Amino acid sequence: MKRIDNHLPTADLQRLDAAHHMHPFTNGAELNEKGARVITRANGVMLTDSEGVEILDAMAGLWCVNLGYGRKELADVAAAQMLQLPFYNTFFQTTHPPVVALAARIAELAPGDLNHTFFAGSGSEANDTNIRLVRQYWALMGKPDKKVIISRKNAYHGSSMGSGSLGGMAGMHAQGGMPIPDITHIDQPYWYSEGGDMDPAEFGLERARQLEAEIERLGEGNVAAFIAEPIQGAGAVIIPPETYWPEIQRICDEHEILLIADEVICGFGRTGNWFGSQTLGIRPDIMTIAKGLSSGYQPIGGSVISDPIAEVINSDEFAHGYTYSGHPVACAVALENLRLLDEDGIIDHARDVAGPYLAQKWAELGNHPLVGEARIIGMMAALELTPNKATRAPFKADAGTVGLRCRERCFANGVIMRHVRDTMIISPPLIMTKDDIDMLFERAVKSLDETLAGLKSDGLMA
Ligand code: PXG
Repeated sequence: MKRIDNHLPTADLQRLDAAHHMHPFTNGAELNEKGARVITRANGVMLTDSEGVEILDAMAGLWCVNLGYGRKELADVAAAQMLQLPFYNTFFQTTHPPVVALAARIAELAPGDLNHTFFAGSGSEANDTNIRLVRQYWALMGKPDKKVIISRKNAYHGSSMGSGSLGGMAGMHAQGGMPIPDITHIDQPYWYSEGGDMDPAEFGLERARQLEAEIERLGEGNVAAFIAEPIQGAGAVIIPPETYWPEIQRICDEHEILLIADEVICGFGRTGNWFGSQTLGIRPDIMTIAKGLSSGYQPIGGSVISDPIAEVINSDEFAHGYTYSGHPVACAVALENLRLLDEDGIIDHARDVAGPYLAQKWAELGNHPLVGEARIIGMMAALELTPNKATRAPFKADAGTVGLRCRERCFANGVIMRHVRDTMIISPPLIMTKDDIDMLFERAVKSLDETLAGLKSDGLMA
């Protein structure tokens, strides 16, 4: 394979990066001071930086490289498609083979009557589509007042005006005039942090029933939809109590509102099935997809829509679309990714081999003195760090201080874990072998030990 090794030295790349490149969700001044880490290549589950250091990527890029890095098949398909038809639009009564094949394959894989995909370039775009789509649906149904979309605090649905408003991230809403009107947020089913002395099952019901109370408060005639991630990802891999989703489903069934499952993280094998909705027994009317759809090899997302909703939307012109809706190269790569996930048995591997082994190792991490809870579902997991396992108390230091320290120890020890406040999270490639998981475990233990030692010596274990 041809390697691109003629890049500038690390210091030059960092200097130019600081001078000209603005990073997402980053304090630019702080980063530019120390310089970004430069990643130059990757294979399987390992990244390599510009200094030749190898790092185990327990975040699959950004929750997306489900297939792992370096699959030549995807590169070959992209090259062939670029030569044959690098771009054509799908706006003006045209289509092309890759978009047709991908839409048909998604219809086969998606549960129930979710048989129609409106493509976008990302998860954010797809959720923006969903906002307009559900409102247009109700307008065509003769109920134009049904506009409000109910979401949840600490949800993540993207970063554009619409999708960022659907999300419930307080830090995002503080900037740039979000949320836009007609979006409201109920509390999240985060038992570890907000459940107090309540039994998890009881807490799950209480949080689900907030949806019913919110529908009543707004008036059912004003509510279009409820949107939620089956498992909150960026929120900190929040696995709801078992009582939560059945109660949400009951409420959606009993009220005239649509249910949107945001599968951007949970889709394509992450929870051990093709979709998180299947793992959790959810019957959505619409699913948002992106990330694992192409394993991140190409930017692509979409809204997967049920037969009855598609029929209504198709009855008029839906005045919406993106230049790159159904981009041929992205569709061809996504289709090849879906073929490999299926034919290489990668989702079965995640469910039957990697998932259970990771769960066993993760439970062991739960015994570490710094860990208050170790939770896992499929191939996504979280460790809650605490100074007091019994009370689940937060640290006295500002939220995030300890998480950041732990992430830095992880980086130094050659493993990428992300921190959300003081919670460590992982979402590794689904192809992880038992040896990879052992390596992850060893590096995680070392990082937790070093974090604990540092906290003790700095008087922060409180
Ligand atoms: N929905 C969900 C559930 C997501 O996790 C999006 C929508 C938006 O997708 P795009 O493709 O527009 O980014 C996401 C994205 C993090 C992090 O730090 C998570 C995401 C994106 C960036 C950072 O955990 N999720």
